[in-house]
Amino acid sequence: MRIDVLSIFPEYLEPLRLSLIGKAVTDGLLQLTVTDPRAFATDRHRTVDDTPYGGGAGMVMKPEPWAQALESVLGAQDDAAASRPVLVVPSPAGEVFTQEIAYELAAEEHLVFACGRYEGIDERFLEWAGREVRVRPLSLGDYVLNGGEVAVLAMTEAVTRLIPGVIGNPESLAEESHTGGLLEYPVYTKPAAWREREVPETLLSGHHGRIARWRRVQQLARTARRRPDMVLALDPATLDRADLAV
Ligand code: 6GU
Repeated sequence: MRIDVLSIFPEYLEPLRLSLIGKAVTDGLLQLTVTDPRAFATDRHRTVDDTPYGGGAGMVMKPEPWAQALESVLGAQDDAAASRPVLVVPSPAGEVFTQEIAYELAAEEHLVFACGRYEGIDERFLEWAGREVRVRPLSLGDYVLNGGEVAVLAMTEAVTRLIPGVIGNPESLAEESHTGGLLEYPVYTKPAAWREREVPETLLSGHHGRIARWRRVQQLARTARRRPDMVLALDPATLDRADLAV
């Protein structure tokens, strides 16, 4: 997979060089670039933003430096047969990014992230970009960040860990929260007693059937408590009779 990030604060994306994502780059599973649209600004002050037409607070990113930055990463489009890249536009006004969307993006060959700052990027840039790429405005959730960079760190981590070979043990992907529609069960390790607290005895029983049942009950109870919206969205066909008793 190839990921290009467009940002006027490229230092913000340094953490992408660390840890598992950094290793995916070193291992050749991921090609990653960060491009600063300011490099394509032509005036003496390298201006990338301006005041909004119609008035209002804040600044809007000018379309031209962003268009040139995008063109620079699209370059000579490798091959006509390849599917068009996806341009992810992090924005609190986007569709909410979910594990399902992470899986969709992980199946792509080429992602470009355009991190607007301030009030966003001139809408004409997005309309124009739609001719070359599939534009996908995505939000991390219902709160406001100063810009898309932190969202790109989160989305890139969620997506790249799904690329085959990036995670050592693919089984860890199967069990985690948000894949089966329920949150994960609580986990414990040694010692069996710690500061007057015991590990639930079922987990010490060695009885695989009982352990699986206990974990399932914990998942249902925890999800009902923390995320009632997820319980309502469950497919009833995935629930067995023992589940319904919880
Ligand atoms: Cl993707 N961007 C910004 N600026 N704020 C956000 C967000 C994204 N997701 C939630 N809040």
